[in-house]
Amino acid sequence: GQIVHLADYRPTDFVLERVDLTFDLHPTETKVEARLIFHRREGTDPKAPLVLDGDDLSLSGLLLDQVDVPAGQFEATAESLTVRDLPESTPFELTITTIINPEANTQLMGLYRSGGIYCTQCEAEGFRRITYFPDRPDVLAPYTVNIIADKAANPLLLSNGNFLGGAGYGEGKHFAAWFDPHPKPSYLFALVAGDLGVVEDTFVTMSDREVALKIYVEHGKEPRAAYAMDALKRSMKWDEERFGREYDLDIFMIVAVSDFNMGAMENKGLNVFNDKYVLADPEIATDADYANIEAIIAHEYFHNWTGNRITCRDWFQLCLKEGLTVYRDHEFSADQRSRPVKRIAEVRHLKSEQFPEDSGPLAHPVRPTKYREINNFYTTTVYEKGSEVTRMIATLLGRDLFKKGMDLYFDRHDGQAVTIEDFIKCFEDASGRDLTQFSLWYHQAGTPLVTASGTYDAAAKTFALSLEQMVPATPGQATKEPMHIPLRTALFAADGALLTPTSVTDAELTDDVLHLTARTQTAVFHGIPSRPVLSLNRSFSTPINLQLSQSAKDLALIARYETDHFARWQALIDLGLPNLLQAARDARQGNPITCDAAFVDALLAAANDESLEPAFRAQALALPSEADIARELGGNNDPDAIHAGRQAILALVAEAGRSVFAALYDNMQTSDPFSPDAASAGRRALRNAALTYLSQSDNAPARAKAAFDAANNMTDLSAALTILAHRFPESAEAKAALQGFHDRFAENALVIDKWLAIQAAIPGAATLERIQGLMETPLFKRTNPNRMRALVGTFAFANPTGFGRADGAGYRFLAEQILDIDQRNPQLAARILTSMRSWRLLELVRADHARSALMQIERAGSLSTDVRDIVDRILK
Ligand code: BAL
Ligand code: ZN
Repeated sequence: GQIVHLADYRPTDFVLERVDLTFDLHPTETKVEARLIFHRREGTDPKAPLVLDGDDLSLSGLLLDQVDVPAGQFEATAESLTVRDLPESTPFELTITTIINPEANTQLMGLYRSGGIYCTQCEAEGFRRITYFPDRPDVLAPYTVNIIADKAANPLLLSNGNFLGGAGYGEGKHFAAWFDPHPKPSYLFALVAGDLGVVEDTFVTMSDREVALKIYVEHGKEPRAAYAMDALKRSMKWDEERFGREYDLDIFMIVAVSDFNMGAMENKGLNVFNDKYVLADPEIATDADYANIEAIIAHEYFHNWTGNRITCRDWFQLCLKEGLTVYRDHEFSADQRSRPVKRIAEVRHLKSEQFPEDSGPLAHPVRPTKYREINNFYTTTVYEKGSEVTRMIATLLGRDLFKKGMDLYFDRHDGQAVTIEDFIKCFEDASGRDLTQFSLWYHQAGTPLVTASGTYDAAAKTFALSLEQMVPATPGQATKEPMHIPLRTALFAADGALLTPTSVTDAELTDDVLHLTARTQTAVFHGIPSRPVLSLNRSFSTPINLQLSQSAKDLALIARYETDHFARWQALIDLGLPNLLQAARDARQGNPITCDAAFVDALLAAANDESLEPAFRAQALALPSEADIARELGGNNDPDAIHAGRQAILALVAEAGRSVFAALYDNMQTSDPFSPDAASAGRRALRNAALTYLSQSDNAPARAKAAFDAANNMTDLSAALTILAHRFPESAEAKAALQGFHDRFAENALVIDKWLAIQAAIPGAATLERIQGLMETPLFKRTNPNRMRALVGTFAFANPTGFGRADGAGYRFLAEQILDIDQRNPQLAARILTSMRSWRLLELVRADHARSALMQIERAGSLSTDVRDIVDRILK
């Protein structure tokens, strides 16, 4: 693995005009013939050879304009094909033949088999495992694809674009031809062949074109694709209404497969999905699954414009398509569901996944400048922080100018492969605003820390807000420039009324957006009649850590009166967090654990407030996670003490709120039949939050068992099972429930993943042995990424006391697993290994165990570039 630098970017010497691929499919010997028409780019060296990328390939034929290329004119290795003495000015056709083995492809990159289905994954660099090719995103061409396969085993032959035709091919074979007129990079190529069931529908676009919609799933599972189809149609409609984007082919297809490294993939006209994000019905899917399906269906569909029509010039620009498309799917879900509840969920996710990345050894800018393995840059920083940066552009410009900038982007760059600079320029041109300083969000890694304090001057009726920003050092970036930080801000009177200043000096304020641009800055709000209560960073308008000391009374006022419901939730968290931090310290010291009444009162008031949506109230009741507490503690962390402290706070809240929770549990029933809509999901979330608290004060599992027995949907069933397994793991009731769940769903791998994940997250040192046992069950398949993530991934990412047990056995177990997975699927191994990114925050004994485990990986003989890259950076 060489390090690739953004600064070394240059265009190719040859322009690819068109691509014509023929696949003769065979499980172990698939013949791929690629006919590529090139011409030399004007102004480049007329003698330069053509160098194509390969990965694990061997060449079995090479023609230039239909004539064999003599041995001296080319050189082929597994990693590249070089052809010399090519025409100086006329186009030429190269015909490349390779034989590949889909069955042996365990990396799940390129062409592989999943459950008897041929499928492909080409992003980022999988196409070069199919044929030699200029496998980079700035090489765009129209593709024709011919697929030949055994007809009985593969009645279905799919590729990108529109269907041209098909026919028999003799010897039990048949063929199909597809043409995609939209020039695309190779990473968006897809092929699927096999025998699948289909759900069909149509969508009429805004200019009255009818598009055929098809979702392909395993035979018999068609009814479970209905929700995905509904989400697809809503996505298509929304993109027309909100962004003016219309679909551009006659057909849009989604295929669900069981073995997939990512969530899904936006191949032009032929999305391939991890079946986890397609299949749903009330019996097998939780409300969270429904929400994820809706979001991911939308995300991949939205890529058709942000990613496919306009793509990335190089992989450093990955956030150009990912950050923007995540922003688009967030907005879609906010419009389909509850905007504040969606925002709370996004911020929880950002803080629990991206903040640790940004403050640890894997920190990198949203637009990085170098990489060793591009697969390791599909990160929460590129995706989620990239989305936050896009959101900030919308906040800075306002809705209309943001729309104008997006329209300009679509107009100006349709059909191109572009950069972040091109993207930003559109918003500068549309608004007249200089975004130079703002662009630092793309270039400087690290979560900015903003320290704020306010002073009220009663005589002058002014409120002075002093702000200071500091961007921490990150790998390769020791010093940082001050950033442009848009802080949505409001002031409230003691009775909860909004206070509107007559003017603001020493800082720009547009609507409620206060612009912090200097390292230190004091904004003065004039015409403030009484001491105000400050609400800062409303809606989480900027992804920062905020240090602002506020009294419990002020926070309680925000929790009660803020019109921005995100800010209400944040105030409740800010009230609760100091209690959780102190509880962790007290648990470590063996001191008694207490909890402020102001916090408990505010929490129960929110839980009980019928003017608030149930989904919001459920979010309020979900205390910060153990990982959140560890991050806030900041170092020398003992996971057992954090767990014990948090449990004690939960018990205190449960005790104080017993009657509130009992009433909620009775009142938040949902009606039959089951509906996955956001309002019903919110009621279930609140009811299950109440059940969780009630079970804290229960000293026997009877209530959770009754809930398990009564559940008529997967949300309630898995919530009850989680309580039984986590709170009463040794009880006969928990054992029976786990066994019953297993027996009932043994045929359904996606539900078995839930069963595995619930057990992997059982707190405490004993869980490691349980996991080792589960790995031996026939339902666990080491080769399947979903199974591996459910069991090993959940353990490492979401079980601080089990994974982080004091003797280090959890870390050693992970090291063994990583080395084993790496032999088959480097991408998956590297991803799971990132669970170690915060090891330096552990107390010394555990940190030492973690380091040894990492060194065990580092010393291994044959690591993939993927794992090598992560382990080196984590240890540095
Ligand atoms: N492009 C990889 C999958 C996704 O982000 O949609
Ligand atoms: Zn994406």
